[in-house]
Amino acid sequence: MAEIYLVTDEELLLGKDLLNTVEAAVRGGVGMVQLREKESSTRLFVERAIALKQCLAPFHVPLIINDRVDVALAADADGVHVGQSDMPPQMVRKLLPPGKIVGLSVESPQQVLDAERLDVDYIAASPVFSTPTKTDTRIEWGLEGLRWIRLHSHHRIVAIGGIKPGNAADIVRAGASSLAVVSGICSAEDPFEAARLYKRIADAAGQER
Ligand code: TZP
Ligand code: MG
Repeated sequence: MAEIYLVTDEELLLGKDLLNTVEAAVRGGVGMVQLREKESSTRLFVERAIALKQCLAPFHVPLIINDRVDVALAADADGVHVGQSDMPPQMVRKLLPPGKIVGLSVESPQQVLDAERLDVDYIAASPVFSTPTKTDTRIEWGLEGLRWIRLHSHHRIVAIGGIKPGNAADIVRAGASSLAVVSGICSAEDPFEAARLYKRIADAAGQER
């Protein structure tokens, strides 16, 4: 079963409330949430993380914190996602209590191969398609790239970047276990319906595999 992984972006909420949006998306079928704060103060980041953790607990949906181990520890979040220029994932693993989730972005074939010896719970193919949501990216994996990762990595693959209902099925068929979506859900008028649509498409494509 392919999973929908919501990554938050305060600006892309277009004025909607963060907690309401996340809760609607979870009710629609989102199975994992990452709190990604690029602008906010540490104080606000921690407050949001704690509030989100409370919001997600009844649904048993894990909360991942982007970049910040300290914020994850403070909020007793379920894991941390790091990129290639953040704290190395093996250090994140050491600092977090046992059983927490560690995710790592991969932006080149060499990084995929290097990740083979790392104790991470997933690698994120970043970006699968280029996207205005994040422009400081190195490559575009595309479906060919995803298939290459599937062949060369034993890790779960999260695909992120430019994922829309129209390409979601192909991304699952190419080997993604999880579809990470920012604007497609955060900016949707109805995040519940948007999440439901992604989930339905991902599940149907996952069953074909
Ligand atoms: N990392 C790689 S692409 C991306 C991140 C955080 C943004 C994806 O956003 P969208 O709106 O789903 O294309
Ligand atoms: Mg980062």
